Amino acid sequence: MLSHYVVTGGAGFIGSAIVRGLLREGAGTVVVIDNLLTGRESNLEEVRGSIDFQRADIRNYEEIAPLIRGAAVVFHEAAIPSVPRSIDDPVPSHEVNIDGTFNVLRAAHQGKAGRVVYAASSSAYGDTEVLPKVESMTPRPKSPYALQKLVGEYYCAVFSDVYGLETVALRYFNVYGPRQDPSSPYSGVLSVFMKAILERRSPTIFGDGEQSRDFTYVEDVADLNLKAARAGNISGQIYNGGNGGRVTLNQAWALLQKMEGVEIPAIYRTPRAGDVRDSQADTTAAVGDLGYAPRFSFEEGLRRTLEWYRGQA
Ligand code: UD2
Repeated sequence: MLSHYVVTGGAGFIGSAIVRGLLREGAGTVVVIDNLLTGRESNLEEVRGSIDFQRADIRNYEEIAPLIRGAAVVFHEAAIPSVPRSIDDPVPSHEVNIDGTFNVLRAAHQGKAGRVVYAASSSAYGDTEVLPKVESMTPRPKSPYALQKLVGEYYCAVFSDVYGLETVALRYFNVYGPRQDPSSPYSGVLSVFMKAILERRSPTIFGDGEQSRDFTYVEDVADLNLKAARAGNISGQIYNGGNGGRVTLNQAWALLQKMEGVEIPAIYRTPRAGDVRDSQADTTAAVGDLGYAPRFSFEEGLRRTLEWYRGQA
């Protein structure tokens, strides 16, 4: 295969947005690697005829190495996300997020791939004294998931330094949008809120709801990936992939109630272990080095997302 693109986790919520972005840009061959643990083939429905879907598991080096060999760019999105999931069930998330990432990097190096763009996480920062969070801050992971994602970043930097493999890590800040699966107890909070508001049910908020997140629309993150695949002189670097704003859970739920014209009080429970209190990205580096330009305000992203979930109901 000549100069194809690989998206690990390409049947997932973020991976499938990258696949669609690549095809929109006219990318030749796009190979999707996904074990369908949390990914869904339905996320790739419209593009099924234009991609090479490979059901394979990044925990298995032999399975993925031939698919990655000679790739122009590997977008490494396959992961077991969720802070609480990594606490409740740490072995699979460790194996996928650390060993799987190592396998992808090793396959990319051995197979002479052009670049790996890695899905890192804002959770690496933990609680910082200062907001917004800048890449130069010392990471303070608070959960197995945060640590695993940080190890992946370090592996990217080491593969760049030691083997000369081009890598770049993008620290995603709470990505949301169409196709995010709301059905698991580990689902992202906005997908859970969407489902609750459309079913006219109270959501559960862990803690006082005053924790804040820099919610980032999935299309902006996909666009950031495409830019990171093209930019020069960035190997081994880390970039924040956020929107730059900060919204509390109480504000997000209030906005959804307003959009729907309903009043449904949330139910408050004890805070979750490993939770970060506040999160907000400084996007200066990504804007400057990669030409990142997030387009979706929180209101606009939320509106589009809500319409998508309504269409699914
Ligand atoms: C972390 C990362 C994020 C991404 C994600 C992947 C931070 C700041 N962010 O997201 O970048 O890597 O992990 O999983 O570390 N919550 C409720 N009710 C619910 C569900 C969640 O109140 O039904 C709360 C939860 O306790 C937390 C907030 O909502 O305070 C966001 O939770 P989440 O699971 O959507 O994402 P988070 O911040 O752990």
